[in-house]
Amino acid sequence: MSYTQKTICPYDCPAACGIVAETDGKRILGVKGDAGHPVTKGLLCRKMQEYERSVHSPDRILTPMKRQGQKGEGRFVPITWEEAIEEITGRWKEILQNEGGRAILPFYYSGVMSVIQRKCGNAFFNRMGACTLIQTLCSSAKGAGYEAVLGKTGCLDPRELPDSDFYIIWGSNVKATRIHTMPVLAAARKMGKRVVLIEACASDMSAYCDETLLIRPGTDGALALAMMHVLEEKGLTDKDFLEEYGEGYGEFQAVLTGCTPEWAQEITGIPAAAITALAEEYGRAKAPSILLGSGPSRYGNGGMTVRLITILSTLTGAWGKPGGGLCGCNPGAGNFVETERVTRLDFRRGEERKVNINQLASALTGANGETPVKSLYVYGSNPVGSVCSQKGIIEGLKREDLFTVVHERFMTDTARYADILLPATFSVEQTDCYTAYGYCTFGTAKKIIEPAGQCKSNWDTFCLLAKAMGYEEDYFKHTEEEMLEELLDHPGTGLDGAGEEGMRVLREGGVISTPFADHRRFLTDTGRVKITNHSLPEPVPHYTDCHGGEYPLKLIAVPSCYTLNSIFLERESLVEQKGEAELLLHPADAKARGIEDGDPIKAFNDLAEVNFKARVTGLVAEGAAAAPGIFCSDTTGTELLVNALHHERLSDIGEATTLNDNTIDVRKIG
Ligand SMILES: Nc1nc2c(c(=O)[nH]1)N[C@H]1C(S)=C(S)[C@@H](COP(=O)(O)OP(=O)(O)OC[C@H]3O[C@@H](n4cnc5c(=O)[nH]c(N)nc54)[C@H](O)[C@@H]3O)O[C@H]1N2
Ligand SMILES: Nc1nc2c(c(=O)[nH]1)N[C@H]1C(S)=C(S)[C@@H](COP(=O)(O)OP(=O)(O)OC[C@H]3O[C@@H](n4cnc5c(=O)[nH]c(N)nc54)[C@H](O)[C@@H]3O)O[C@H]1N2
Ligand SMILES: [Mo]
Repeated sequence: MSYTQKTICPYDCPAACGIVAETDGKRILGVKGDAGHPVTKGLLCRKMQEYERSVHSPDRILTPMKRQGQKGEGRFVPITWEEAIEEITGRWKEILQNEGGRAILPFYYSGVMSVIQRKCGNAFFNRMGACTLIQTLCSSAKGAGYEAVLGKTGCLDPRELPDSDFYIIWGSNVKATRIHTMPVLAAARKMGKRVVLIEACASDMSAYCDETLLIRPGTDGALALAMMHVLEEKGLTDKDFLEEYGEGYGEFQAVLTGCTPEWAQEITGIPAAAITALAEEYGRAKAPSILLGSGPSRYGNGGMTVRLITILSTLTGAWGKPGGGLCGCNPGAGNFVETERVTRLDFRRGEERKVNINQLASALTGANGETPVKSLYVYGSNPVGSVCSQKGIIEGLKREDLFTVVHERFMTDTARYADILLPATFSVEQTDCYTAYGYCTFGTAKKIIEPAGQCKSNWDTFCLLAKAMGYEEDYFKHTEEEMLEELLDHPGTGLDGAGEEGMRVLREGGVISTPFADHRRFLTDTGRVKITNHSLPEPVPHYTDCHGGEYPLKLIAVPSCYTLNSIFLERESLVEQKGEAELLLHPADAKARGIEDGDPIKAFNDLAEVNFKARVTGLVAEGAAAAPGIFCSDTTGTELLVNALHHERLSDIGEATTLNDNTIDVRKIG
């Protein structure tokens, strides 16, 4: 007998899609989109449509394992959980005694985007006094740039976009990463509203927009400045709004004077006339919206770029008009739950060593002059595939004196280097709650089936580890179900409007929609828009350069429609459709190097050499080279992947990844 149960997609997308799973209580028989979900309304991406194939994949790791042979060889033998826990905690106790907590590095990122399973490791490692990982692998420069102007003000929920009358898609591959916005754009265009795309690589999105402007990577700040120059010159700014809500606009106006479209053409590669036309169209629209992706923020100047685009979104007074303003940052109207109940900062012991996630290679090799860590515990992340300086990470992971534990579902490029491998659960095998980071929704999802084999959730694994470490806190004696109840018993301000019915849905397992932010209430310390912000090293925004480098092509990473970072690589049909690791090159750049479409090529810089297949297309900016998706060394047949070409450098504010800010050259192989 089969029945259905609602659940939530656990992966790192803005929507946290609603799913209805069919089950016989032992296995997931199939899934479909939940038509009752307030945002996703039954639409599921192709990756999740056959989620059961991932859950029941024959490639899953089902038992704890111990390394045999060399690190990285990928040869393991099964052991029991008791043996695994004893070995891990025995090694840790020894390291803690000799070197202290600063020698143990927990490493977590985006494997499961829920509250409990994602954050429970913090409590354990706080209690241990281990290093703290600064988790800035994705969009922290975007967050910091936005906050520098608007503080905690919520941006547009994408459900507000139909009210907009002009759309700029700014560095977002909506087709891959925000599919629920695709129908909104299509409907808007049908009504005669225009959609303009500003992209460094428009190969996926150009066909869905009325106009595409290809921009030199890392130069969007100059475009935003020149657009504001035009708005100012043509009298298209909203003076009353700026008077009432703008802070420091006068100082900023002095910067704008020099930022002509001709000046910006030199920097961005976009013709001055096109910049002027875009600014005028934007300025004349009544409620224009900008949908901002994270791509433009992953640069040395990423925080400044986002500050400038955010300021642009306020200049015409569009904020506060239905559908007007900025979309793609934090739409939230307050925390839904008290996450500190999961992370337990109050457990923290000893001095804290902070390690930036983007500098894992240095933390493992000591390349930054600090003592390398002695143990690494990876859960919910695949840093060999997703973090920069891949060569350094691998060099570190090969260290004989490094004790590496990986809690994983599959034999990833990182898992191969484990000394001890622990089998992890899928979302349907655990209980949790989820905040959609791109929408005002919150949901809970209960366990549907028992974990496969001997797999354990992050929560259950940390409880076992805590017991063996002798940690007596009650926290580690609870179940994840009890943790969820505790969270729901203490709702945050974001759930103020949930009411009894909303809380009932959450206790049963389901998703609720919460009120959109009040866009005219600016949640900064002064209640105004910080056009100039004196708490920053650079108070008055202006154009700053990205890190760049000495090679002629700018390498950018773009999300793939067939995978999500390195997730879904277990699915043959998706991997087949994704094809080989490609590098997209502009025809002029290809021609100059004698490269034709489909040629095998080598990309290189001071860090590494990585093989790709060339794809020559006019939909990538001249001077840019775009690498879609993350692969694994099994399928590419080479150890080094695109992230071997990425430096460890951070963004201007937000301490974020600059994964789009590296230079390379390419040559034809053979
Ligand atoms: N199918 C699929 N879905 C995903 C993911 C995935 O890998 N695959 N990843 C998930 C994750 S982790 C995230 S963070 C989200 C959102 O992921 P984001 O990384 O925010 O992705 P997008 O915003 O869609 O795309 C970034 C876009 O920025 C462009 N870009 C790069 N540099 C520049 C620049 O200098 N200027 C401009 N104008 N554009 C630039 C790239 O070409 C790319 O199209 O998506 C999530 N959803
Ligand atoms: N070249 C390139 N690099 C990128 C990006 C890119 O687009 N291109 N995107 C960047 C971005 S935006 C991000 S957010 C990061 C993502 O970087 P990571 O967080 O490292 O993401 P993934 O590669 O998806 O690895 C997540 C792993 O968690 C595992 N996992 C899933 N659920 C669980 C669980 O419940 N418990 C445990 N223990 N494990 C689980 C999955 O099997 C998977 O192997 O990568 C960044 N790096
Ligand atoms: Mo991300």
